[in-house]
Amino acid sequence: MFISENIQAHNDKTRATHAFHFLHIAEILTQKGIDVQDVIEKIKAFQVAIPSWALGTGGTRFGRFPGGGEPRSLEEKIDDVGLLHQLNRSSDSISLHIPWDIPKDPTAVKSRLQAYGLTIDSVNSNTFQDQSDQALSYKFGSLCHTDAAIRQQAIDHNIACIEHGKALDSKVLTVWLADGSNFPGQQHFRRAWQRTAESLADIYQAMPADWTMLIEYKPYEPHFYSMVIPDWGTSYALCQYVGKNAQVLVDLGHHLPNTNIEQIVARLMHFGRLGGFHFNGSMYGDDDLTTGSIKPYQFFLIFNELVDAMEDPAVKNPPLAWMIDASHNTKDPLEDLLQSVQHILTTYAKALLVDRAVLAIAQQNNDVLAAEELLRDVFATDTRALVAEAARQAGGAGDPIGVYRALGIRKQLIEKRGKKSVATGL
Ligand SMILES: [Mn+2]
Repeated sequence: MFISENIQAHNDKTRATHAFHFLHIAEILTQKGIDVQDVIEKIKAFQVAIPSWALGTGGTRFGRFPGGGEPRSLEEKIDDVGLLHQLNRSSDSISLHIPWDIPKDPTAVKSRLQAYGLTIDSVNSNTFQDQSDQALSYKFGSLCHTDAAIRQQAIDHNIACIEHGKALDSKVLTVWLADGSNFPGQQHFRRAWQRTAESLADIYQAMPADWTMLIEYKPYEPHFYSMVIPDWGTSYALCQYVGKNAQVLVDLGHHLPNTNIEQIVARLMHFGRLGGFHFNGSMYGDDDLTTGSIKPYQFFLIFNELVDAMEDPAVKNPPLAWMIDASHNTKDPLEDLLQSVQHILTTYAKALLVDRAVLAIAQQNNDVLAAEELLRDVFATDTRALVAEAARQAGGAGDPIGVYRALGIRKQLIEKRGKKSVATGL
């Protein structure tokens, strides 16, 4: 679906209101000595990958309530991300899940991506469930398993993911392991770590030199006594074990309540080991809620640390792979993705407004109140018009969800794909 004419028509209709809001914030920032167009260029350049599994309605172990019109194939998933990118100009890549998204005809997939100006972000392996054609079971683990044959099967699957990724010009393999234990005594912690490290090293050896391996951590679920990779320290140790192209992946939802995530990202960037970031929101755990919906101030503080490190030439951290990783039950998935990207961009924009020289002086002088108030003042700044201006300048919609609704896109998708279509993999 190509909708750029409709987007321009909608932008024209709302031009005066947008100009009023934008000129207001631009004037305030200019008075503070901020180069507004420079901020807008940075917002335009910020791109967040869309995972293929967020395009359908997520479920819980109790049920799933799809709204219809879900993408039935990899091709239709690309169509959906193409639609999002036309609307916000900030979703220029798609993250694949193997085996849910195995490309049958890579050449055709690549030309479809090209038509929308999209690329493939990362390929994500899946050893957290058994596939119907699989010889051995992952019930008691994959890369950490006590049985060498099962570890080898999981290693081979990850290498197959790399091959699928190569065919589509991806350069990132993301590994999230569901391995762990449910009861004390079930698993030998040190041996399980060592087997995992050796399995990851085998996969790393099969990876091209210009690829990155992202190692994600999670404190609990699906296992509830121990996870083999529960925290950033374990991920970091595994990265050091396998090689320099292995990086830690931080997923916002993969922390216990009240964890200081902003300090974790600062630490990892200081070590040059933060490779990727997954956006979502949570109240209790890995709730898969919309980014920024529950703790917007913490989200800003995290972005503040990310931007601080990205703008510091002394920090030798590679560019980050940004991705939304959320899939829930109650919203139209495409509307939720548009909303997530808007939250991400408005918060990123706030972090760009922090006067780091003034903050550094307050920190140096131990002026606690001045440092805190500087951050609170920026957090209270309404950056929505900056993000709308960036999208408009890039050819997208100033109000992506408004356009999506005005065009009745979900209704069109239901008419085309049916009320009961289910996204592959869900
Ligand atoms: Mn994740």
